Amino acid sequence: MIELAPGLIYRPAHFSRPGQEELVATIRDIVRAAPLFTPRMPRTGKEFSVRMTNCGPLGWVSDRDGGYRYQPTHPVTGEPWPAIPRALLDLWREIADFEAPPEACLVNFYASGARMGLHCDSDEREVRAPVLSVSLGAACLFRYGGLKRNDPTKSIRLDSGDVVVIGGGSRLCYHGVDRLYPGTATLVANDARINLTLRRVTPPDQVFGPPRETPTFAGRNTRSPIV
Ligand code: MD3
Ligand code: FE
Repeated sequence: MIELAPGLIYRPAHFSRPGQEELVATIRDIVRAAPLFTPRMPRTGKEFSVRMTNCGPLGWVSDRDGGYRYQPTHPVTGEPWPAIPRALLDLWREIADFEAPPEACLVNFYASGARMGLHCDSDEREVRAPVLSVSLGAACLFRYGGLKRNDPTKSIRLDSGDVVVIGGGSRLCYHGVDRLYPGTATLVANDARINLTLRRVTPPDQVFGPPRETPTFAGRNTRSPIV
């Protein structure tokens, strides 16, 4: 385990090959119940190159009109999300150091060539809880910086089975996936990469409700009609 920055803990090869295979099998079941969807950027409607689904009581979604948000149902099927697999709940209990379980597990599916631009994860009301990341399949070049978009960045390679805990002073840091390394996926077909992130959305003493009034997307509060 390596502390890359305050609160940013890197656990290379946390999952063994059999552990990774078990996770992929459970993700296949989740995708059967909750098919991958293509999120769109708020306002512009531009498609993400990453496809997504979720498991847990809440899931992260994004579309042109509703913006980034958590909701209890799949945006296409309208069904509740499937449950978070036991292995991931166990992981959270072992390493998250937070008193309540995760509410959302976002499943990111990167086909060859997909990437994720620099962003920070701040749609969760409970930012005292860390985000836990599990990488499966193709390796990627991951970039992370500071609390401001223009802060200097560092890059690391994330491999299949690696876990990253993003907490403490790093919880709201900018980060993104610059590219996948072709030919590195032996766990899944077609050079794909899967990333799982476990998230606590709601403070343990609250109930889930509409997002707090500090929007993470500039312009999110400018949708009210001009009278
Ligand atoms: C944050 N996913 O879904 S997660 C996301 O690999 C997302 O799919 C990425 O960002 C993915 O919101 C990365 C893990 C991660 C790793 C290192 C970080 C997040 C980090 C370092 C600093 C800040
Ligand atoms: Fe993120």
